[in-house]
Amino acid sequence: MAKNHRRKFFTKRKTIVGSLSAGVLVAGALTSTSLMSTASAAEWPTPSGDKGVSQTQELSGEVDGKMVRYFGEGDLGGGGQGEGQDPILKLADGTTLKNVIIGSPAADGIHCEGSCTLENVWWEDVGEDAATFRGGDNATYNINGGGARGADDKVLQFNGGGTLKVNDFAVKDFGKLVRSCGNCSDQTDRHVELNNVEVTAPGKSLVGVNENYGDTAKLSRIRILGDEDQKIKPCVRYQGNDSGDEPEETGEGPDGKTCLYKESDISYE
Ligand code: ADA
Ligand code: CA
Ligand code: CA
Repeated sequence: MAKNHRRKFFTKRKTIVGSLSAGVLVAGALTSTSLMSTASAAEWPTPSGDKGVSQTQELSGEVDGKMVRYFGEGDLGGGGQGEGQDPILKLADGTTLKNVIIGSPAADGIHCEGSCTLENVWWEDVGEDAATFRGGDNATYNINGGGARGADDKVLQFNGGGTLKVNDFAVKDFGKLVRSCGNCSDQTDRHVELNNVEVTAPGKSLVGVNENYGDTAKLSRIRILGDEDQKIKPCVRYQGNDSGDEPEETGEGPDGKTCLYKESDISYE
């Protein structure tokens, strides 16, 4: 990579005042962040400015964050792993959000209340989780480009229904990249598709799905870096419940029903 993010001392930091500027997305600007097709790790972006958020910002429509880094402060600045934290950004059904960096502390990250598209969104140090998907059974959530690192446990928490499609994403130092909620009070079938994901160890698993609720996980073009002993599990199946109990693991690996991929969809570098 030609660019060197270690030059951060030479980067001008401006403080952006006010809320995210809503702008109409220009056709052609929706190029996903491309990941290198070689062993090089994804390039993490340099923020254009910093903005503390003490109250969840509610977004709708098409929003361009212009690479400002948002982080929690005040009520959103606890930095712990407690459940029930509010998100930094809350996206109404149909929102497209692009070009945002979530810094630290990151609270409960981003919530999508319905279908949403997250384009070129980066989490520098995941809080309780990075994003939560809360729409209905017909919702589609698209993550195009971007990345997340430093997740104690989950990165993408799938609590609603529908299909979560993750394309051209990078994840590094994490527990589970995607988890279909194992014990939410409203359970349904959830569908996850990972395509062209660059995974850097350490990490526990890429997708956790509830086989008893008819979940599916499709994996393609998964590149795993730095996992010599191949410890990261691509797909883990669970017996989910709606009683709040800790779900039991029931299996892992491709089974042609719930975990849909071939060994050749995963490569180690
Ligand atoms: C856990 C918890 C869920 C929900 C989720 C989240 O999986 O069991 O009920 O709180 O975390 O959204 O962070
Ligand atoms: Ca959680
Ligand atoms: Ca959470």
